[in-house]
Amino acid sequence: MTVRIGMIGPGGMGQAHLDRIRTVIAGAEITGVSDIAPDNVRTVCEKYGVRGFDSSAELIASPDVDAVMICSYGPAHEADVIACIEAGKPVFCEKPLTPDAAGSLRIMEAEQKAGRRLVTVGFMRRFDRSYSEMKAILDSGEVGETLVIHNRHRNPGVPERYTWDMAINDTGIHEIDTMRWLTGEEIVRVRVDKPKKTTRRFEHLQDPLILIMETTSGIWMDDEIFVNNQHSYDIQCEAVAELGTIRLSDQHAVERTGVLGRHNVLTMDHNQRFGGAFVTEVQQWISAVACGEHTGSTSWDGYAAACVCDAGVRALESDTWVPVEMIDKPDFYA
Ligand code: ISE
Repeated sequence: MTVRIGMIGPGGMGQAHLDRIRTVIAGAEITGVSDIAPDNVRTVCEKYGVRGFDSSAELIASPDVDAVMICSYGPAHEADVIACIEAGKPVFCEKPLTPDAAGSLRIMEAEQKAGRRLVTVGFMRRFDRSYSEMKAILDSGEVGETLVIHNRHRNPGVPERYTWDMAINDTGIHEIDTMRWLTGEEIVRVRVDKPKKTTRRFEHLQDPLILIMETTSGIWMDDEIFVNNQHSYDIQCEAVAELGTIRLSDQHAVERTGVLGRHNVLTMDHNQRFGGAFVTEVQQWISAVACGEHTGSTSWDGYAAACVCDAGVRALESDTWVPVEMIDKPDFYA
């Protein structure tokens, strides 16, 4: 079966997925796209030779669309995800599921009412080979209990429209999800430490910042989030366990040696660094949709990450620990 995909919000991330679906993903084709910006719909339709829908509602309702990918702006996700659920169509929604926990809660309610898991949230790091190997070692128990995890999330730069809270709910959300997945535990409280700010970017940001998180069993995790480092997309993670330390290796494929010394090519964005993870993630989703199954992160994962983000944004405004408030996990997501 070829899964016919409708895409809502084909911006930079969406077009990267369209390129993957066209070139490397098996078992899917793009039926059409919709966007709040009509100019973008025209451009994408010309580029990919697909149909343009006048609205996301029309796209979701189309008999030519089996499943939907949502790559629009976070605040627009909730209404479209719920419309997909009500239409009984599987939906892959890029992170964040919703900008705050209340929206994700409404999505979970709609999904439970529909009686089957239809929502997959695009947390791609779970599909990265290095992170997966790290998780396999930690899960095997051979290094004992995990005690502390150090993370670094650095971007070369962000645009001026990037608001102060996005350091947590657009950037740090990746570590928030990855830490829940790596440890298999929920995050119970967070704090934000605010070091000296870079002068090389916008005054409205606290850049860098250190997000500190603690899990149910007391694992302590820090995340240096620095979104204007001026040089590279640099992701690091090191888990300190009782009997060993596991960390992601450097991600370059080759190292060059010449008159200028030894160097490697740095990645500049998430599509370069996590290109392989995106392919695996989207392929698994398409294959699951074709068999009528669910795969990947659930609405519960989107909700739990949003609860930690809500606490993180409050912590960014204060100087203290902020508890993470969340409902008990419904059996539906067990
Ligand atoms: C962006 O939305 C991403 O998802 C990137 O992975 C992250 O590094 C960046 O900071 C975000 O703005």
